[in-house]
Amino acid sequence: MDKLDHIVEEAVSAFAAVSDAAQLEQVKARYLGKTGALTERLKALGKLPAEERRTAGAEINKAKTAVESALEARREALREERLLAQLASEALDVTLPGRGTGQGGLHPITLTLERLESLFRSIGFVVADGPEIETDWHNFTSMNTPENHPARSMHDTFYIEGREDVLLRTHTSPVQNRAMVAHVARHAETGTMPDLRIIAPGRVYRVDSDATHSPMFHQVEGLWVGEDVSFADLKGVVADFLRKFFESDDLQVRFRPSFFPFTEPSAEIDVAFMSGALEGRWLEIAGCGMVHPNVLRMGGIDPERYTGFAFGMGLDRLAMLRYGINDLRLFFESDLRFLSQFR
Ligand code: 2U9
Repeated sequence: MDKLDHIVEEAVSAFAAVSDAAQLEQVKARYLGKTGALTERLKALGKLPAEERRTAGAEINKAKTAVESALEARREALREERLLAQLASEALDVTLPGRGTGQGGLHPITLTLERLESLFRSIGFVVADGPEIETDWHNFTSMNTPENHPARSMHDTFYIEGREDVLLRTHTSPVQNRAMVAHVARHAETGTMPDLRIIAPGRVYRVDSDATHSPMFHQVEGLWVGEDVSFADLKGVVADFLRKFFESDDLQVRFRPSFFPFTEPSAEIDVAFMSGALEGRWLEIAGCGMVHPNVLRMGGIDPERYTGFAFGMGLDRLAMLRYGINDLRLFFESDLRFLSQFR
């Protein structure tokens, strides 16, 4: 029965040579399948003389059992290999350092706004806001802007399509009108009105786009209305704010006569730094004035009893001066090389 031993040996090494379960089942057929070597032997038993049949049958079955257990052992080994390979391929190296979440930061205009809000809050101002899509009444009429004023034209102002009375606000003044009306209503019963002190920061829109103008920019307006509010108060509040904002006690501030429909008298505000790259140069930074009597009236306030001052400035310009930025467009390009400098 050397031949049977040989078949077993051959089967064992054939099983060892396969590398996956499907191949193994194919190789198995060569020995144990319908026409496999051992199956053929069992079938041939009938042709043997009766006296040889018993021993030959036992030998073949022994060989068959040996092949079957070799097969099962190889099946188990392949399952194990497969599992190990899968574990290896899905392995997580828990000791690897994390990717990190990358720390974000605030935009320089936001930082500038927060600084400005905190300075004005410290002297009793309240931050007010309102819609960016406005009626032309709130944006222009309530601000004493004549019907034929060039700012009202489509060349300067974005109108909502198909509407001539709805627009993107060109300044935050409409917030001021809404705040006056609300303030008056809040104190209507008392017969007297406490001072109204607000700043109105936010996005504003104008048809304008180049290196120093963006169709959307940021503005802050301030308003103080009360019984004895004077131009002297305006000068004090604005000059103090600018010196605090730029952290410069020797900052020069000057008021130059000007004109706006919503203030009378009106002035432009210039500053000059006493050190640094811009030393000694006058820079226009804001506009201001005493609130026009018509504007107070349209806010429901009696101009015979109350006066007020107002000012307006570009937040983007304040941020550029504070941080030494020379191109307005950098604020709106989302370039992380620029933005990450303000973290
Ligand atoms: C009320 C009454 C008056 C706000 C004012 C200016 C002058 C001004 C510009 C500065 C640079 C706009 O961003 S900018 O282009 N603003 O010059 N703004 S007085 O006057 C008001 C506001 C509200 C009730």
